[in-house]
Amino acid sequence: MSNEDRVNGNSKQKQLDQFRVDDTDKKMTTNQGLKVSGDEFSLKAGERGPTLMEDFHFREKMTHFDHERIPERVVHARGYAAHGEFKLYESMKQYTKAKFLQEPGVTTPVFVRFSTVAGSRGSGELARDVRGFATKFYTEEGNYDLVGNNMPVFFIQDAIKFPDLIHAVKPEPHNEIPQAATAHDTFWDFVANNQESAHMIMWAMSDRAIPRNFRMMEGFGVHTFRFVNETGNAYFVKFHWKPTLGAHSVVWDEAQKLNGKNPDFHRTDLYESIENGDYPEFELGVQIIEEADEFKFDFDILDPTKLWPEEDVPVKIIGKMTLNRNVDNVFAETEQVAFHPGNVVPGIDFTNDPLLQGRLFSYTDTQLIRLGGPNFHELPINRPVCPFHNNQRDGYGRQTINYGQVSYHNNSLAKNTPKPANEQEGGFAHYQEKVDGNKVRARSDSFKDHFSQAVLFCHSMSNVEKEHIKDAFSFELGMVKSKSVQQQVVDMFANVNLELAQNVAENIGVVPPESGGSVITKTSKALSQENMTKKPDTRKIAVLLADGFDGTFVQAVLAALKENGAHPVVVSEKLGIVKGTDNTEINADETFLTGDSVLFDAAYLAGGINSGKKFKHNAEYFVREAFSHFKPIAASQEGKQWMKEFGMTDSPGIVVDEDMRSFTARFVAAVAAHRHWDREVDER
Ligand code: HDE
Repeated sequence: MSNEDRVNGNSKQKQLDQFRVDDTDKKMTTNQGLKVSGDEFSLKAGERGPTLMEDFHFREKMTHFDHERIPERVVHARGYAAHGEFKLYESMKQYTKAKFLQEPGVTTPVFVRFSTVAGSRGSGELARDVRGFATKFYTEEGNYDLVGNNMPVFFIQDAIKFPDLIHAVKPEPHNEIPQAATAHDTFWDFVANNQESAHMIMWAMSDRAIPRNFRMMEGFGVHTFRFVNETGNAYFVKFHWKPTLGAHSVVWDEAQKLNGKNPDFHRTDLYESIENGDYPEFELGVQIIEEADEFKFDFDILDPTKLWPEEDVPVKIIGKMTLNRNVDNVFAETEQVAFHPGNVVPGIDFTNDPLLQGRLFSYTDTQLIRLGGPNFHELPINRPVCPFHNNQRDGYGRQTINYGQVSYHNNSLAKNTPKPANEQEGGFAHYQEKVDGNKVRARSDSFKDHFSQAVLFCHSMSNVEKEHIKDAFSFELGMVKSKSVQQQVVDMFANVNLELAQNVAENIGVVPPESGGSVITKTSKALSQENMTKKPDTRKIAVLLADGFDGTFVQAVLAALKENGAHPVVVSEKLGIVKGTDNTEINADETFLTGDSVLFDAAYLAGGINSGKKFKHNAEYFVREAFSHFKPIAASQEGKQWMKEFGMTDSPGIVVDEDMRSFTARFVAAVAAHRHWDREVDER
């Protein structure tokens, strides 16, 4: 689909087109439209004299520059976004009257921003952190924002604790260290003293906190929302995004190196995938609970530190989102987009989840400072695709020119318009839930079990995932300086898994707890990434080539990889042509300097009869690192000999067959498997 087709079929893109500006081949002007005659020298009193106040072009250019920055988001500052569409598979009429969920096949324009939470705008993207997954649906009934994360639960149960959580996780105030990291005293002190965080911490210490890319992670609305149908019946609902490529992660050593080799690794991946036509896809799923079943669970369904196990409440897949267009300008779109969980449409409503209730205040409030006033809804990226009318007026940066003398309600001069719409006319009517209670500052008793689902999560992990959790705790707490905090955390997690707590305690030199653990044995398959879809598609394969490679063989391997949707990238000593036998010439895309092993999903070591010592040395470093990160490695010709020398031929995920057919088939299967955990490596 060309850009033009996409724009024509997409109401949001049509709207944005009115604001897109192409400056190419144009004369330079001031912001007043005056053509500028010189842009390199300020106006001076004599060639060597002082600059004149009169130089309006200089003043305008410099003033604009001086005001270019706006405050970064207080959380989720580092993010990247793309446009796309959501297409409904199945009508949700039975549960909700939301128009965009009625007719199968109907598409709705979307804008999605992915983010890390703790780091500032320029921080590395491979931090151990939660990822934001915020979607704006531009529906014909107004904007609906599903502002979620890549983990289904949260650290706290009540919004009033959010400033405390964020103060604890951000760099410590006395020295502003560390950036984009939870591995420090204040964060873990918060955890130990706010034990409702236990379940979320298990997620944050798991592989989910270091995703391979934004395209291979799940998304969750986290809170329990409400669906309301045409007849006024309501259902509790949780939202899920399921990536069609499955959810996959990198390993911690790789994540740390990636932050140096390419701190933009995740945005580069998203940008390039969309440019290459590998459009990221996520299916939308809903879990639904009948109102009558509200109290049938062994947890409170309004508690945001609890998930609904998918085996108990199945996820119904109802549509697919495809991200198919990069932004044209990151500031105008990605930075200025303003999400708000309170942006809902008729048919979608809130529950009394105390975390959600507080969010309903915070998001508009934060935009007022971040985007400088109350008219941020008029910024092109934030405008709904349907008209909007009310009596709100004025304020910084107002763009709408509202006609007439009337800007109040009720009125007679404008026939009492704009007029509220009744429900039949599409007016939003808050769900009339009956509430009755005393005003109290309290936590419901039903929110007081902090450990059962942390145990469920822990039990549901594969052995490797459990090891990674143990290592993550040991790293994070190893960075904590306070022995007391370390001890408190270890004692706290004895409630989740005694062995885990004891191992970590030993690793960090505190007293291993003697008792703890849980009698809960329940597991949920859906929680382990090991059980997810695995495909070779869009995987980036480094092909290590030197002059004299086997032309026919290598060409066939490259063709097979491409046929299976993978992307081979040739890495050699120099950029330019690498010459093989049979007159084969292949262009090297990267050198060993620019194409480090951590940037790839797999390696194919071909070498060539003319490989020099240096090539062999670089290739060895490359494959050893890929090996230690459990990546698939294939080798042929010289490469195969070297793999023998390196002692790496007899491990899972290593492919060195002679026969071409089985070689490529095995390699593609090894790539699809993502990582080969049953390999004996000294994992750092
Ligand atoms: Fe947010 N959150 N949050 N949050 N959040 C913001 O809004 C807040 C929470 C999430 O790409 C801020 O526009 C409070 C849960 C995402 O622009 C701010 C509480 C979930 C994004 C804010 C939470 C999220 C934000 C900062 C506890 C997952 C990035 C900038 C009650 C369901 C959106 C902004 C984007 C951003 C407040 C908890 C997701 C300050 C008070 C739970 C994805 O308003």
